[in-house]
Amino acid sequence: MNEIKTVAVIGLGYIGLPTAAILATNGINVIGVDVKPSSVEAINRGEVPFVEPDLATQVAGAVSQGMLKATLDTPAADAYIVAVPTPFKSDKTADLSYIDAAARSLAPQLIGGELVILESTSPPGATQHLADYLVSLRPDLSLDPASRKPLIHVAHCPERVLPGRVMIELVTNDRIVGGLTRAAAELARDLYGVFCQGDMHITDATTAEMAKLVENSYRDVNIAFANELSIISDRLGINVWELIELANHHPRVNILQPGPGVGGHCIAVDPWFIVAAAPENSSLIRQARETNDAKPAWVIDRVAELVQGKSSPTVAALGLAFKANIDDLRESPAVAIVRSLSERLGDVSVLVAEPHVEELPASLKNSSNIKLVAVEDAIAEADVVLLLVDHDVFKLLDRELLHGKQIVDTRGIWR
Ligand code: SAJ
Repeated sequence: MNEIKTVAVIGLGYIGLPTAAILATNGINVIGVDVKPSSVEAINRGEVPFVEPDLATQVAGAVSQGMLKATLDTPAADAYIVAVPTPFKSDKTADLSYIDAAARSLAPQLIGGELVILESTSPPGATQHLADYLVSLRPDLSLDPASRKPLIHVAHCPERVLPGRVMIELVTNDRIVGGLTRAAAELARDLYGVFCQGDMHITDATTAEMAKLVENSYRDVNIAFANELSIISDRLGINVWELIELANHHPRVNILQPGPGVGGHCIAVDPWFIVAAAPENSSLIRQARETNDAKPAWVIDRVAELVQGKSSPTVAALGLAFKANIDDLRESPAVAIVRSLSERLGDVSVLVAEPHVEELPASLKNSSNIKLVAVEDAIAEADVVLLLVDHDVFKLLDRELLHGKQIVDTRGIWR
């Protein structure tokens, strides 16, 4: 039974804002905190600063009922959910500076008895690090139930929702709740139980941290297998999508799909946290990352072969997002491929079609040989059509448009 009435959600991004909205629409008084004034203002107007199905309705509803507000400063609350970025540094170890900043913002508000939940995907030990940092900032408080000082409860409850299905999966997915103490885990379980209909699995914080990393590494390793198969198949003159489809008829085989590389802010990042924690023992996990990171270069080589000897070739690049039917360009292999093509192929002109964005990202905007155009225009002018993202609009394209074009289909949608 949840006793928590007021929750501060620190970080109103792709995870923090949906979590804030769903708590608020389930009767919790939520104050969202973000460092970006434009996000805070948008949310207070009931608007959403990014695209996620059904999120806008929930935010608008929660704000109009007075259950969700956004601020720049962390207020006092019964519980804090920290949902800030945990990127990696140049040496591929986790950058915990956003977690530390969140700790500094909430520490002055603590009086004892509060629950602090780390939701950000984190390397093993990060929850303990957050807790230790909090008590170093507030030595009048303790993490130890045997202490006479007022207690703070700290837990890790990693998000596991799929972009594009966040509002559904927040409710239906099982959750792993790792507490530094059993009491912390139970408090967190009861809070998430307000909206989560999946099963709650209680464990310690480090196992919860690893569970999240392992899930994403599992997917990364399996995508690497598919990407390696696509390169082998190309060499052997085999259609890799037919090959995988046939192999997947085996009752215990389920190979994932090859693509132009792995993007997004999760699968391309999280496995490195495991590698950093145990470098000598994680050769498979590291190799999978390297295999997937090498795929964009292989795609670029295929296009280079096709335009070799042509003067002023035009390449139509279809899609920039990191995966289908979203507008998220973070760590997108498609963006990296377009940039490399424009740099490497000298007099090439790259016509980009990405129906989910209105302008090119900063990394492509200033290149004179890259233009954002309508998909039909890109294809009409192209020598080579390079399919990078399996958006539905590309699947539904009139195939006649592709007649006579050289095609590099990295997602196998036109086979
Ligand atoms: N991809 C392939 N082939 C596939 C599947 C994916 O090339 O067969 C590529 C995609 O195109 C994309 C990348 O992998 O570039 C990642 O896409 P994704 O759909 O696999 O995953 P994300 O990053 O959108 O979300 C993942 C999910 N994790 C798992 O499925 C284990 C999600 O549940 C997590 O909550 C999310 O990471 C996260 O936030 O960590």
